[in-house]
Amino acid sequence: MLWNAKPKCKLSAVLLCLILLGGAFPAGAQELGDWSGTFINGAEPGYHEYPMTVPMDGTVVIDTTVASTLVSQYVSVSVRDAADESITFTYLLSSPATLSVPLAAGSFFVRISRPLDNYGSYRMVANLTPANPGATEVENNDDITAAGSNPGNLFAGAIGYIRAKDTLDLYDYYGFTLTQDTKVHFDLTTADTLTSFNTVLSLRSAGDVSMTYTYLSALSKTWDVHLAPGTYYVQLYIADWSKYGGYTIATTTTPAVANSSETENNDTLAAANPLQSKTLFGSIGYYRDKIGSSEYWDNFDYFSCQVAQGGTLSAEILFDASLGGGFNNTISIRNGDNTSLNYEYLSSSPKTVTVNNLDAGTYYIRVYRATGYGAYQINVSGNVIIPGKGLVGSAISPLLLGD
Ligand SMILES: [Ca+2]
Ligand SMILES: [Ca+2]
Ligand SMILES: [Ca+2]
Repeated sequence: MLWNAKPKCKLSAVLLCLILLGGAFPAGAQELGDWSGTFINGAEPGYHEYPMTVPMDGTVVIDTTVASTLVSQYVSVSVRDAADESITFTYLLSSPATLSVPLAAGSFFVRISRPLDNYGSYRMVANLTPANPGATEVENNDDITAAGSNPGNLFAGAIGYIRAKDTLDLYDYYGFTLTQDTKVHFDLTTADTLTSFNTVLSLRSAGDVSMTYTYLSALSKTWDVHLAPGTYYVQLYIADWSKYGGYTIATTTTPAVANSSETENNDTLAAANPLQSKTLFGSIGYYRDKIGSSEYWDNFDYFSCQVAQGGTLSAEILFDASLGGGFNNTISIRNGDNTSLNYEYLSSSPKTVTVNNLDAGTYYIRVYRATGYGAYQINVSGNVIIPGKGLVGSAISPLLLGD
C-alpha cells in the first residue's frame, strides 16, 4: 500500500536516506517511532497523528519522506504536547524533510497535516539522542522542596528540554549536607548546546537565597566554594530559552581539619571554646548562610583559658596559605573585657603572639578573618591551666602535658 506509485525506486531512495541519516546519529540514538500512511486525494481526514513517548530528555529528530504529491508549503509535520498543542513544526517543502526538537521525557504526538488535494504516501521516523545517558536526576526537581540528592557525589542531568508548549525544564535543584567546614570542589561538564553565560549555576542557602554563583560558560570548568556545616543546594537555571543540554557536576568534598577543636558558633567572647589541650585545630572563613542580602561567615574563633598569677600566655599559629598573605587577618590575646593585649597579623605562617605578667584569670585567644579561608593549628604555651590537666608547659608546673 505504501509507495505503491513507484515502489522500488522510492523504497530504495528511502532506505538510502535512512542509512545516511542513521550514520549521522551518535551510538546512543534510539528509535521512538516509524509511522507510515497514505492520504486519499480529496477525502478526509486532513491529518494523521501518532502518539510518541519520550523516555528521557533528549533531541528528537523526525525524518519524513513523502510522495511528490505531498511536497507542499501547505503540508506540515508537527510535534505536539500531551494536550495536543503544537510545539514546533516544519513544512514539507522537500522530501525528505527533517524536524529536530529538544524534548523532555513525556508523552507527545507527531502529526502530519495536509490540504485534502495533497495526497499520497508518507513515512515518518523519529529517533531520540538522549541528552545525558548518565543522568541521575529525577524530575520534577524544579524547586528547592523537590531538590534531588547527589548519589555518588554526582549531580547529572539535563535542562532546557521542552515539556509542553511554552513550558521548558528551566530549573534543576540538588541538595547536599556538610557536617564540618569543607572545601567543596565542583567539576562541571556541559553540552555545547547548553554552554552559555546565560546558564547559571548558583549555590543556595536552605532558605533558597543565592549565596554565590557561576556560569556553565565552558564545556568544562571547575568551581570551589568553602562552606560551614549545613544543608545547601545547587540550582541550575536557564535564562536563555534557546539553550538546552546535558551536564554533569562531580563533587569532591574536603574537610578543613580532620579533628577540629572548635564547637561553633564560637564567634563571641561569651561563646569561646574552653581550651582542652595545648594544641588547637580550627578553621575560619567558611560561608554559612545568606538571608536576604546579609551574608554570614565564620569570621571569629574565640578560645578561653586560665592563666596563673604573673604568668605568660603565648599562642603560635600555623595556618593555610589561603588565610595569609596580608594584614587583614589576625590572632590576638584578649582580656575579659575583649580588649586586645597583643596581636599579630597573619601575613605568613607561623606567627606567635605572647603576653607576659598576666594577673590570674581567664584570657582569650581570638582568630579573626577578614578575607580568605582555611585551617589553622595553635600551639598554646605559657602558664596556662587546662581543666583537669593543670598547667601547660610551665616552669611552675612539674607537668609538661602532652595532648
Ligand atoms: Ca532537568
Ligand atoms: Ca571556626
Ligand atoms: Ca567561629
